[in-house]
Parts: sequence; C-alpha cells; structure tokens
Amino acid sequence: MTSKNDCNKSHSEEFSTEIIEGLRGKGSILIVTHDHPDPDALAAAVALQHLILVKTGQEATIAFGGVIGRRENLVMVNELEIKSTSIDDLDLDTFNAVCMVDTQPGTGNNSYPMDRRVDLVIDHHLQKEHTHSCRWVDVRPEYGASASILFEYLQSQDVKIATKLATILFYAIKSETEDLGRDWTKSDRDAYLKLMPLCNNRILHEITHPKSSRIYFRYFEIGLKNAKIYGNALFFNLYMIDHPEIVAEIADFLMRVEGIEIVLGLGCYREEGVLSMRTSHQETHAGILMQKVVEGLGTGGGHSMTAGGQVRPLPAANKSLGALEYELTGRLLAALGLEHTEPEILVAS
Ligand SMILES: [Mn+2]
Repeated sequence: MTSKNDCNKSHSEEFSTEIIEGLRGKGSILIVTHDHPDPDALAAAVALQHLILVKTGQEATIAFGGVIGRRENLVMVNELEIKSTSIDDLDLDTFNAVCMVDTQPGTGNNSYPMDRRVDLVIDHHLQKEHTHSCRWVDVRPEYGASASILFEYLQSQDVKIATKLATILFYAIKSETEDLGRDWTKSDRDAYLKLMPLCNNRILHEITHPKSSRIYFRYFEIGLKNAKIYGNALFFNLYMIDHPEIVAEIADFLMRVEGIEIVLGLGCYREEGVLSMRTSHQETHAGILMQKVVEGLGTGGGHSMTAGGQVRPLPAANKSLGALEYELTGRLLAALGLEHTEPEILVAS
C-alpha cells in the first residue's frame, strides 16, 4: 500500500524531472516570489535556483517587489547570502522562462505583470484561476510551506543540501508553521526533521534573536493600545508602518491573549492597507475569511490558520484608516456571526 506521503514524494520526483528537462537550455530564467517576501518565499526561490543550477548549469535570477523589513528575515538574507533583485530593475523581456514560487499569477501579492506568461508555479496556497494556463503547476494547499515541496524536489533529484541551504529551508518551515504548530502536514514534519541536523545553529540563533531598533518596540505599544476585543475576536490597527511584515508579527503576538481565537490587524504601508489574520482553529479558514473581509476593497488569501490581505488604493490619512478599520471590523464580525458592539479595550490606560 502506498501512503499519501509516498504519493507526494513520487509526484515530487516526476514533476521535478519534468521541469528540469523543460528548463534545460532556456538561458535566462526568472524566479518570482511575492512582494515583501517571508522566509518561506525566499527559501523556495533559493532552493529552486539551486536545483536549476545543479541540474542544468543555468543561473536563475530571483526577483520580487517591495521590501524585506522584518529583522529576522534581514539577518537570514545577510547571514545566508541570499541574492535577489528588485523586479522593477529588470527588463522582463529578456527572460525565456518565468517561475513563480509561494505565490501565483493574479493573486495581488506579487509584482509580476498579469498580462505576461508564467511557465512554472510552485505554491501551497489555494489554486487560482489564472494558474491553470501555466505550463507546469505544482500547487499543494495542504502543505505548510512551499519550502517543504522544494525540499522534496532536491531529495528526489539527489541534490546535496549544504549547510546554508539547509538553514534557509529549515528556518522557512520553522517560521511558517511556528515549529509545526499550525498548518502543517507529515511532509513538512519530514522535511523539518531531516533538515534540522544539517543546519548552522549559530546562524539560526542569530536569526531568531535579532537586535531590533527602538521603533520596532513602538509598534508593539501602538498595537497593544489599539487592540479591541469583540468576544473571541481581536482587531488592532498599527496605522502608518515602515515595513509591511510588522502587521503579521504583531498578529502572532496578540494571538497569545487569553480567550482570543481570531486576530485581524491593519497597517498602512505607502499607499496600501496591509492586513494580517490568525486563527486558532483550522475550521475558521483564515484564507477564505480574509477574502470575505477584503471583497471589493482589495485582495487576500492564505491558509487555514494564517492569511494576508492588501487594500488598495488607500488614502494615507490616519482618519480614513480609522474608517477603514471600522468597515473591516464590521465585515469580520458579520462573517463570524458576532455583533458589532462597543469593544473591550485590551490594555486600559
Ligand atoms: Mn509560504
């Protein structure tokens, strides 16, 4: 009898062989991931780049839009020497093959133009309509991390995983699943356990315990002060932020409040509203809930217990952010069947 896990593994072997043969001799290859990439997005891109290099001898370019602002991720990029380019600096006409990892065409969270062809998609979010038209598609929404899919490719192709790549992949799975605590499957666990002994522990510790600027702590203060509780749901507003990932970070932090089972946070980065959602139960599918919350205002999606969203365009004034907060809170509570009553304040001043 073959288990689901074995099926996944043989799929990984067949699929990775097919893409290696398809990409062989293409020349210039682009790997795109989502804007403001997280460790999983970067790890999947780096692992695919490595696979292409080892198997076809071609050096693919990794690109994305936006910034890397989260301290852990900056330490990871520096210590593990992850090389990437801003997508705005590239002439997209010069690429003969385009790969997308940890995102899909038309999701609204990547900067690759919608009218351009994408050849390969590897992702662990729900499959999007536009993705059907791509030549090679490996979308596994049940997986906790895109990094786990890429790990299977590398293993099945007998590609040696050296310390740096192992540390990148391990940290991706670790952070994306909160150490196998949310949205994970046996495949993620297998990858996590096989990668752990290959990692550089000094670098891992530096990534997970980064020194941070004082403004970083100010966001915690703002988040705590603006956290409003409606039954088991908590909404917070960070107003203007200097990097988008801080919303997800504060959402993770506020999930620890007793009695809270769902958190939705808002921040304003440049002309965009940045949303992050966390839930304690897989049944409250965060990705689907997020789509309901942003419907007609922007784009959103995610997994069972984590989701992200973008509201655009957005006027940059704090006053209209308050109005947006009210609208989003109302939509969240309606979707949860809760009343939009006066909230409790988390930390009374
Ligand atoms: Mn991911």
